[in-house]
Amino acid sequence: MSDDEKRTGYLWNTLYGWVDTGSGGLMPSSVAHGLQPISHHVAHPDTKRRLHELVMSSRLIDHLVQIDAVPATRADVARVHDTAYIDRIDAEGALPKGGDAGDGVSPFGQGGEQLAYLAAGGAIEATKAVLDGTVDRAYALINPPGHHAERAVGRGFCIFNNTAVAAAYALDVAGLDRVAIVDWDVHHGNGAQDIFAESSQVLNISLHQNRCFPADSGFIEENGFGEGAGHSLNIPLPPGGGNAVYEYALESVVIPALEVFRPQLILVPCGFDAGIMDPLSRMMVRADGFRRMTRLIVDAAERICGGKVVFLQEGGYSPYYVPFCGLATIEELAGVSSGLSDAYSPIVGAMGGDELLDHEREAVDAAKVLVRRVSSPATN
Ligand code: 9RB
Ligand code: ZN
Repeated sequence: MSDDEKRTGYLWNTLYGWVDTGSGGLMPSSVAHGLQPISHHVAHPDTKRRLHELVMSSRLIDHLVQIDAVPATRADVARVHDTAYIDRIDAEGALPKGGDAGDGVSPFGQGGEQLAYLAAGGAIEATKAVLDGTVDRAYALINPPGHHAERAVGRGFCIFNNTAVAAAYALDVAGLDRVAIVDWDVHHGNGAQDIFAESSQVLNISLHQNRCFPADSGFIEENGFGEGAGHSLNIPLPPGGGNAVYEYALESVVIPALEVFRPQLILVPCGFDAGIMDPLSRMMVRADGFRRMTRLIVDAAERICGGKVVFLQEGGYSPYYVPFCGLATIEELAGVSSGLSDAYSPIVGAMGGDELLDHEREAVDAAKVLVRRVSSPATN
């Protein structure tokens, strides 16, 4: 182990590759609407499985500590979701053709609820391993994703909010007082915002493409309620931004907010759908951008919370590019190199997004005001 190398947990389960997203592409297939069935839904699990296979084939896995997923219990999930919602998901999972998390574009197959419990449980196991010191950091390559799932309804391919389940475990079971969530998936982290809106113990920060999904949330003005006032931070970014705007946002808003809040654990709902080849967004982050973002968060975690950080897989829909973005992220987390670099850099490297444009700087500067509203509960 070199000096930079950290004990890094890694979690994947074969069943995460069995998530059944149905025969639609993003909308359900429909003869009347001209929507032809397709073998690969935009969120088909093969994209995530390809990241796992690159972790294996590159031998990066030799530097990682594998953590086993176990299903979350109903009580684990009930810390953040209404029991009526859990009952509905359980009931629909028992139907011959499964059900939908809530918005009509988030189908799951028969037994799909078991995969959702396994994803939430994977988030808990990775968090547990970091908190008990088994590993320094962890990457949980879990599926289905979770960050759009609200207390009473799932949406955006998400059934249970895996990150929120892990945060609630850290607070209620492991006894932590302060957990920060830094959601860099290109879509708004509306789920944790809904679940922890009134909590002063969770600082929920979401960086996302403005009005990408959900189109009606993720604005700077949404800032938390009651005891949670000031503890929901949204940094909406204009389309077209790449490495530069994400780095600027982390350095000028996210990390200063973390320094004030002083979390004991940082959870990173980590999508690669801000990637330059993603079909569901219009941002331009390259693999080296995700590597740099990882470095910034890990360095902040080292300064603030003894390096305790857990990355939890969310979106990312380019089967071509997600594996390279994920490999760069996990390499940087572990402080090792697999010897493989971004195979697409000859194509995507020259496409821009690495200079900070004026309107991008202005969008981030507008969110700086949020840092002043953060407080650390311990200092109240
Ligand atoms: C449409 C709807 C979606 C749903 C999910 C995503 C991405 C999620 C993700 C994007 C668009 C609804 C087309 C609802 O990656 N999160 O990280 N669109 N959903 N209604 N309709 C008509
Ligand atoms: Zn996303």
